[in-house]
Amino acid sequence: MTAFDNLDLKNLAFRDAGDGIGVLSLTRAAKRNALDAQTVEDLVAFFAALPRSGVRAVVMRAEGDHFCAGLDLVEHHHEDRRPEEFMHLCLRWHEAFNKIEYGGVPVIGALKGAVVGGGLELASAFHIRVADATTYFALPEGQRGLFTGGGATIRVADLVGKARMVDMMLTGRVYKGQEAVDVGLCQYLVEDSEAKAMEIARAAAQNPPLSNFAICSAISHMQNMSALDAAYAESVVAGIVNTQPASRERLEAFANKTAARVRPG
Ligand code: 1HE
Repeated sequence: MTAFDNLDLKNLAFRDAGDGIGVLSLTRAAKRNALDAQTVEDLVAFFAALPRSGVRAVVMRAEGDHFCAGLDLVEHHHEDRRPEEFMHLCLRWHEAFNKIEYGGVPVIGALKGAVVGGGLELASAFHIRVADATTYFALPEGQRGLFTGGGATIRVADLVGKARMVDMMLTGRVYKGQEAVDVGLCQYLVEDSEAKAMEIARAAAQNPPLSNFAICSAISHMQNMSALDAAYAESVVAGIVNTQPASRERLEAFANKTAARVRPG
């Protein structure tokens, strides 16, 4: 029995991988994991429940060869939405992605194949992105006669900078491989993105949950503040985190020379 059993997820599947690690999968591989309205509701429900679930880190992966093809274009076409309907849909995307970014639990993306449009908006809400040789990133909204609506103007611009994002959207430019790492779209490029994401999640889960909460919540909040307010908020967060019992044990271990030292790999 997990905290997610009663959520009735339709397009997501959760697996408890042990040691506090959860694996969340996108399961619409036949549609290249395109984000229909139901999947967005599943994401909202899952990430609303995550912070109090006891899960210490999440690996988010996908069934099939592609991580996520973005907005479900066929549903959008068939629904023939009015402007305010699509605005409200976008607000649900923001609800889901803000819960990921600000939720305080590390979410590691195991990426492959297409990570495009709204798929890149989803991935950019993760705390760490791991790519493999098949992974490619793009914002094809311009070519589809669309615009981003799931936070790319904030998160993708933050990752790659405004000029690169504008180029991606105007020209459909695709980034992959080392170049994707170099421009900031992902932090790791490996043979097996799922294995590496699991390794990262297991390492992160060793940190005290309160430290991870600050890392995976406070940094994002502070980016939204003035430098003056961020410095104030940082001192308040550090006051709480840096005096927690779990940090006292670790400091004692350092003082006793039993804790690992920081060395280059
Ligand atoms: C889809 C979608 C989708 C596939 N919505 N159904 N995103 C895009 O512009 C990317 C659109 N997708 C593609 O370019 C390709 O599908 C892929 C490169 C991702 C994969 O290609 P491929 O050859 O493996 O698959 P396929 O044959 O194109 O598609 C297989 C099925 O997935 C097919 O359905 P079927 O019922 O005919 O079998 C496709 O219709 C379906 N499928 N992608 C719906 N995106 C908040 S605003 C965000 C704005 C955006 O995200 S714009 C970017 C949209």
